[in-house]
Amino acid sequence: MTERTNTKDTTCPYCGVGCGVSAKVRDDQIIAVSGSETHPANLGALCVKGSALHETMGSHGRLLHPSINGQQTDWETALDTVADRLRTIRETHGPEAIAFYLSGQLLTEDYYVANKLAKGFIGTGHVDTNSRLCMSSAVASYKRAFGGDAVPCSYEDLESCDLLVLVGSNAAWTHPVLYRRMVAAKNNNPDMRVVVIDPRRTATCDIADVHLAITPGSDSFLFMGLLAWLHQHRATDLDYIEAHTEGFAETLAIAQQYSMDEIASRAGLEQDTLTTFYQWFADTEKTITFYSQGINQSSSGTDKGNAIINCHLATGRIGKVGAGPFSITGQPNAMGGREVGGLANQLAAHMDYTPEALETVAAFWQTDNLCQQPGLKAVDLFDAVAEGKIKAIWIMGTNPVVSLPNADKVKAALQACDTVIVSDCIAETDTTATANILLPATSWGEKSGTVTNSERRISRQRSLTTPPGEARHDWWILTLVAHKLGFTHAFAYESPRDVFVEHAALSGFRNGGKRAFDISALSTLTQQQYDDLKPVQWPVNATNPEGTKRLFGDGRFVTSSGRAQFIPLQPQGPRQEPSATYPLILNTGRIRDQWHTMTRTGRSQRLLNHIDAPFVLINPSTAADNNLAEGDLAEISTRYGCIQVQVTLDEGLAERQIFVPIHWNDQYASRARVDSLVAPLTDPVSGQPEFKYNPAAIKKVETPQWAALICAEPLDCSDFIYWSMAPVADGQGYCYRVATAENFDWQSYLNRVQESDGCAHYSDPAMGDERFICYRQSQLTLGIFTHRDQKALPSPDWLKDIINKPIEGSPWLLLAGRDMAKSDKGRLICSCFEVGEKQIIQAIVDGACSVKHLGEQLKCGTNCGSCLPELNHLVNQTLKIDAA
Ligand SMILES: Nc1nc2c(c(=O)[nH]1)N[C@H]1C(S)=C(S)[C@@H](COP(=O)(O)OP(=O)(O)OC[C@H]3O[C@@H](n4cnc5c(=O)[nH]c(N)nc54)[C@H](O)[C@@H]3O)O[C@H]1N2
Ligand SMILES: Nc1nc2c(c(=O)[nH]1)N[C@H]1C(S)=C(S)[C@@H](COP(=O)(O)OP(=O)(O)OC[C@H]3O[C@@H](n4cnc5c(=O)[nH]c(N)nc54)[C@H](O)[C@@H]3O)O[C@H]1N2
Ligand code: SF4
Ligand SMILES: [Mo]
Repeated sequence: MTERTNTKDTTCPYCGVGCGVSAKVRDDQIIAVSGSETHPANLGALCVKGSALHETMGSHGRLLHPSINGQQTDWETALDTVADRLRTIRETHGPEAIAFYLSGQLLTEDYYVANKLAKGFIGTGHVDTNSRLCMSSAVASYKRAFGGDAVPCSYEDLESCDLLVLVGSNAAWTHPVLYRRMVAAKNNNPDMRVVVIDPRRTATCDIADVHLAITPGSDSFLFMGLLAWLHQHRATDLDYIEAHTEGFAETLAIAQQYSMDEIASRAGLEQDTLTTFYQWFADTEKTITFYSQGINQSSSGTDKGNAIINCHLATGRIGKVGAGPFSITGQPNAMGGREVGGLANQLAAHMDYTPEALETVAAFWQTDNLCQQPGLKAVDLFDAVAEGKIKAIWIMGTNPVVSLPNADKVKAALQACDTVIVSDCIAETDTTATANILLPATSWGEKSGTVTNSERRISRQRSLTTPPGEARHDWWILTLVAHKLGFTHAFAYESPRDVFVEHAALSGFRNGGKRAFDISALSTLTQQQYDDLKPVQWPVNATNPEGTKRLFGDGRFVTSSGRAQFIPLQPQGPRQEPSATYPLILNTGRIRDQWHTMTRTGRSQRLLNHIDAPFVLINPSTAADNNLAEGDLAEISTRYGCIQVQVTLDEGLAERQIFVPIHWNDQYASRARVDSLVAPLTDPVSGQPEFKYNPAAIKKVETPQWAALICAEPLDCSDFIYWSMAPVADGQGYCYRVATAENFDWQSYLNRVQESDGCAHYSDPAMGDERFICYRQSQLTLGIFTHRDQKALPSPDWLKDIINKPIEGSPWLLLAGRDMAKSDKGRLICSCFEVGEKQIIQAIVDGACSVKHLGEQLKCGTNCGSCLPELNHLVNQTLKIDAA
């Protein structure tokens, strides 16, 4: 290590596991990352996304300067313009004509300042966040049951439980480091059982003793059935119920209305399977129910959360070692946003809009402008933009044109709105394209502040490198706008620490044990103490100065009666039914190596090599019914819109169910924004959309010709039927897969898009096989390879390899596809060691009969372990085929 290298601890900006990261910095660049050994969330481990963090840095593609209506400007002008517009709109139309749409990717300090400015001083309640799409049902159900939005469990409980029920969670791909901890716990404890409840067979099922492939949307039937069954089999804890809860009798009465037959049929399960699960739950004191978007993203997600919590209350399994209802958060700081009050129905610091809270917050902030009632939730908020009621919206750290339901309407609403302010780190996103005022924000590695993970643990993200261009911190941008609006006294912040200590003080202000969120012990941190802050779980107050592992273990809750509430809910199915026109059920979610709208993970070539194009997963028999084969281009439509993606056959899906990932958007593919298909139907309590269940139709799109293109600059794709793009590392090029009409005139396309020194051409019209290699100063500028059969196209690996090398000798060697087959490893399975599917299958065929052997031979799976479920699957599949 040279003197110029230093190592700093920070926190991963991706999922809610909140892993500690040790980053090695040299010459103002992050050159390597590893898991920090001392962070309690990950103890040295990182998943594949975390381990590729340093590959997503670099200034290419970053938003570097402020701009107004497409014209670059300086910060002074940009901030004056923002302040002027907000002031004028507030004076002319009232504060409620202004909205903020925030994000669980912001740091707590950014979030706090945005919330305070909007609700406290501009005086608008229309402040919502992408956490509405993510955690709002979980929040609402915790609040209904416990009186506060407080996750009772710790990660350690996942290791000390004897029954782990994973509901609507694909943790192997979405919370990979926690999943590795679950796997290790299961290996260490032969008595531990794992049940996975998911309509799909996912990578997470790799550790399942039982997989309940339930009918989509039927979870509350399953858990209400469980409640009745537990009571019938004397497995409820009547003393606990009596001493610490309310509402059991009414809740049980509803649950008892359903027979086991009816529950089994609603859930689409065999009675035997159902009873096995119920019996295990009854028998196992140390049970954790770990749930995620398969529960939350539903038109009755709040009830589903409470159906789960009801079963834990009935058995007294809350806040105990190895027991509790554990909602896992998605985003790095979804929890921090919940703490500051980023959701439109919250005010601040776990206070809602009660008269007492309004008075408390107004007194603390010393403001007369505090808005007096909750604002609109995300879906309604964007409807109000569409209707022109909201005249200015400031979007920060989220990409709603991709991630909100009915996304085409969201796009049109923003295009029609005159004052769309977007703060982002990336220049070109589907949302920045609609902005009138663009503000360049600093990104992970540059910014400094805190985030809170799924187990209530607050960790520091630290600044490691200098921001590129004129990028500025979000809290700084907000603070300056507050000053320009005349609120200087209330926004006298000079650093994130100043913001944090105020936030900590508010959490303790007039609290007296009424609110679970209390970090008042951190309100006196000096700059040095804040910089050195070790990860700590809230509450952190006078009673628990070192933080708190579990909540509610003493049976006392933060409801007005101090008792937990059973919720007597009536189980509901999804809001829409399949029909003759839309006979399939569209499910949506995540893949292993991409994060949300790809603005960061899409920059790492290694991460895109796992899956490089948008797709639909479909059961082979449903595919055959629709005349679809592997790789075909399919159009998927709903009442709201349509997309086109390629078919991947997957027996893990039941018939008539399809799954499309959420990540691809207009920057990476022609028409793959899946939220343009999703209905804007929401949960009546939480406002969270039903992302996981939409009736849809699928049909084949004819693709007479396919082509693979590699080029140094982005291409004009307007003439193609379909395209998807995967960037080459460090912005060095772009790799496209496209479909075109029959006899597409590539020569005139080339004439239009390329200026080059020369172009070599080969053509075999019978096969639709045409190839062009264009170059400038011995450097490839554009390569085109077409074929009728897309399987005959060169692999992305090979293409990405040739863009960076000078054309040695003659371009004819490239035209002939020299070494094309040799470098095709197939789809990348192990992203850490870049081991492909074809290499792995070959090794298994050659005798590597276990994941351990594969690791010894190819190293795959021996670093972060994110690919272990897929390796296991490949071993099982290949050996099965071999044996047959
Ligand atoms: N790689 C990666 N990891 C991520 C993210 C990412 O973008 N990429 N995002 C992070 C964020 S913000 C979030 S919110 C989390 C989400 O983490 P998860 O919730 O684990 O991820 P999803 O893929 O959205 O959905 C989980 C599962 O719900 C299932 N499901 C669908 N319908 C139902 C149903 O009716 N009942 C049940 N029981 N299950 C159902 C789906 O089939 C899917 O497998 O992931 C976080 N981690
Ligand atoms: N169909 C369907 N839709 C879904 C879901 C689903 O499962 N199915 N899941 C939903 C869920 S759970 C979530 S969380 C959302 C996620 O959806 P989004 O929040 O829209 O996705 P991201 O890509 O995380 O958007 C973050 C944006 O903020 C920028 N950014 C990153 N860091 C910073 C920063 O520090 N400051 C600023 N100013 N900008 C920053 C990034 O460049 C990016 O443009 O999608 C939701 N939509
Ligand atoms: S599990 Fe992976 S993505 Fe999530 S915080 Fe840890 S390293 Fe980051
Ligand atoms: Mo999320």
